[in-house]
Formats: sequence, structure tokens, C-alpha cells
Amino acid sequence: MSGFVNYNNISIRLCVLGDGGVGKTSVTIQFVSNNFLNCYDPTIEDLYRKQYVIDDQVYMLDILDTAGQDELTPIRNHWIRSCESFILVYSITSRSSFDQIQFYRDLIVSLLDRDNVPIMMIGNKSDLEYERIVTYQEGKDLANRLGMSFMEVSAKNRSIIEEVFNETVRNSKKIGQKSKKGKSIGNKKSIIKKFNQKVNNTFNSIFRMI
Ligand SMILES: Nc1nc2c(ncn2[C@@H]2O[C@H](COP(=O)(O)OP(=O)(O)OP(=O)(O)O)[C@@H](O)[C@H]2O)c(=O)[nH]1
Ligand SMILES: [Mg+2]
Repeated sequence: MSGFVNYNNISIRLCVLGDGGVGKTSVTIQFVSNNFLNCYDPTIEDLYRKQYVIDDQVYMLDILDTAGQDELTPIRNHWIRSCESFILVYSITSRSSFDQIQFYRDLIVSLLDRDNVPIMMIGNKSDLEYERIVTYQEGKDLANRLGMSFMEVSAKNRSIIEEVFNETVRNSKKIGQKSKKGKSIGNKKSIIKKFNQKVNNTFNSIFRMI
């Protein structure tokens, strides 16, 4: 840490995916506004924006909170293509939500057509230890096998939520730097601008479809 903050925003488009009811919205809202709602209101699609400083750098995070309900799967591919970084969520109380993780991961890799996509897998609802069905070790093993980062969290208790987003941003930056290696800073700015234009177009077409 240098102590000097770089205020030139770096934008990151983040997509939160996982089965219905695992806590995607709860994790996102805890991170964005330090709130937890006990009620369940299935998401259609929500976009959250948060400015965020980590490692002396200001980031603008656009977080796309997606629907886990089956009726909305046709639009899922658009969501995935419009983002560059991903958080895959399952609930430690639901075996079926854990079993779906590989499906989401494979879908991301095939739609983005590259395998160095920053993906964080999280096991949510860690406060419900007495209802646990998926062990920590199972989560760790799957994440290792698929090359993803892994944490268990509780949106309810705000446990490890900040860490998830820190790690996601750091991984995005690391992978971004690797793929842009050798390009000049001036080049980097125009690439980001072009990328943002592309993503905005995709987002607009998603909103038109809903
Ligand atoms: N105990 C506990 N309950 C949680 C936690 N996270 C979410 N919940 C509850 O689980 C239910 C579903 O949470 P949501 O965040 O709406 O789940 P979702 O994944 O966004 O669901 P969809 O939008 O339908 O895909 C709600 O009743 C939440 O209060 C958690 O960490 N612990
Ligand atoms: Mg939701």
C-alpha cells in the first residue's frame, strides 16, 4: 500500500449466478448497503453500482444480480456475455444448488470462450450450521478442481462478504493485467472505453427484452 489512492475509476462488471433462493440478492445487498432482509422476493434482474476502494485503487463495480428461477434461464446467456467477472453462489443447506455449480462454470467458460475467467464460488448461509448438507471440504475440492476461488459466507451475519468482493476484484485485476500485458496505458484506456460501450449495448438489449 502506497498511501496514495488512484481515483481513476476502473470499471468491473460482475455477475452473481446460482440457483433460486441460495442468497444471491442477500449477498449483493449486504455488500452494497449493509442490509439483510429475511423475506424472500425472487429476483427478475437487478443492477447495483458501488464505488469501492481497495489496494489504493478506486473501482466502480456494476453488480448484476440475476434470477435463479428456471423461467428466466433464456436470458441468462445475455447476462453472462455482458460481464467479465463472476460470483457463483450455492447454499450450504442445499445439495442441488451445489450440484449446479459446475453447470454454471462450464456455461461461463463456453460463452466467454476462454478459461481464465475470474470466478469466485461461495457457499452461503454458513450461519445455518445445524442445517448444513454440503461440507466445507466438498466446496474446497470442487473449487480447486475447477480453478475457482472459494469462501463460505453468511449474508445474514455479514460474515466474509467484504472478503468475497475484495478477492473478486483482485482476481479480475490480475487476469486483466495478464491479458493486457505488453499494451501501453493509452491503449488500455481506449480498450476499456470500447469494452464499456460494448457492455452498455448488451445491457440495453437485455433491458429491451424484459
Ligand atoms: N439464514 C440465512 N438465510 C439467508 C442467507 N442469505 C439469504 N437467506 C434467505 O434465503 C432466502 C432467499 O434469499 P435471496 O437472497 O432472495 O436468494 P436469491 O438467490 O437471490 O433468490 P432468487 O432471486 O430467486 O434467485 C431469503 O429468505 C433470505 O432471507 C443467509 O446467509 N443465512
Ligand atoms: Mg435474488
